[in-house]
Amino acid sequence: MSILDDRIKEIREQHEELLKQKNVRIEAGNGIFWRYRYPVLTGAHTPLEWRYDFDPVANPFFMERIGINAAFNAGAIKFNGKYVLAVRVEGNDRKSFFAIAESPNGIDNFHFWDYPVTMPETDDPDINVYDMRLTLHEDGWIYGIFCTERRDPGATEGDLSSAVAAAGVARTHDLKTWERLPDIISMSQQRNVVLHPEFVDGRYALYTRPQEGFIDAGRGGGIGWALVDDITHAEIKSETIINFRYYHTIKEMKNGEGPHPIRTPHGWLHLAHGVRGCAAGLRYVLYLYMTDLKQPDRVIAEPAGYFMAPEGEERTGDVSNVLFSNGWIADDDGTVFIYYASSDTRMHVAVSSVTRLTDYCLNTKPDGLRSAASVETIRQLIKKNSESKK
Ligand code: BGC
Ligand code: BMA
Repeated sequence: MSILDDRIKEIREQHEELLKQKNVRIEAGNGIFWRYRYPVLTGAHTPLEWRYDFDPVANPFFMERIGINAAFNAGAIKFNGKYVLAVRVEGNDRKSFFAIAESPNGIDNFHFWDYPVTMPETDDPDINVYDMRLTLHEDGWIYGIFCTERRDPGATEGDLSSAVAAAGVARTHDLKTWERLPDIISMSQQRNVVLHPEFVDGRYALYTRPQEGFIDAGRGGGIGWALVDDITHAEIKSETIINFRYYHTIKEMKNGEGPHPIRTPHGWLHLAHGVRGCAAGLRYVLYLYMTDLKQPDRVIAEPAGYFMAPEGEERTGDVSNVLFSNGWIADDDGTVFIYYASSDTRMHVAVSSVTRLTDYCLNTKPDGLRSAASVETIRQLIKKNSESKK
């Protein structure tokens, strides 16, 4: 065997070992959810055929020809009995694209399909696409709504950062062939747009996130709700904010819907992200809230503070101090697989159940918005515990 063959063999073995690594639940947790020790996907999980040219003449050193920087912010769906993620894969060139990965059990053994998704462009080509939410809608299609970003046409010549974010829409039956529909027309910038799985009054319902600027919510912001008649030419004509931002909370700067909500006997269960600014930059955490079953735009519960925040290695990455989630899967037995990314770098899973998550939402006190109110909540619990000991 040549030195080249040895190198190929070594790299293949390492890759296979990474892909088949068993995941381990971290005990004992907080009883609300369980984290797992290993990320479920990273850039290193992408197939070697995406990165190496295996032709010994063209690539005599068996060097990586295409670098993959990260795998994060995945949409999720149960598909043909498999746990399937539509991953935001980012190359060393900073371009994101989507790629499907599947696992037989939801916690490990994720494998990317052979090719990344070829997402058709519109007449105005996307410069970057990311954060796709998957929704199997009652109309029978699987929709992917994602952020499409383009340079701000109004930016000055020297300004190469200003961008415009809009919601791109595509649909599929097999997650392989995607039909691109027109981007959603909106008065403001939109990221984090999510399609509700059911018709509401016969119309398609969207969770939106109107923003005045690309980064700043301005007077906009909050999670909005909009009904549209035709998803093939979707236009947000009016939107009402259903989940607000508040001063000195985990979401004072921005918030956005995660994946589409899960229907439970007690209401729709929502996963969202909240952002605050600090000296270290933006801090992204995850929170839960619930809305009424018949009126998905009416909030009925929202526990104080965050549900999950970055811990340990999750804290560092390309954009540190970030947890972001746009995918979860609720199994028929009530198990919930929460797919979350840390620091724009890697994907993880946390596992809970519909009953635990609704218990958490319905029995955790809302944010009192003042230190004194938080102390009062703690005092009440101590008092209750001391009385029950008597
Ligand atoms: C990045 C996103 C980020 C957004 C706002 C985009 O250019 O690709 O990851 O959320 O900027 O900071
Ligand atoms: C955003 C999101 C994510 C990202 C986060 C942190 O606004 O849309 O793509 O994870 O910023 O960079």
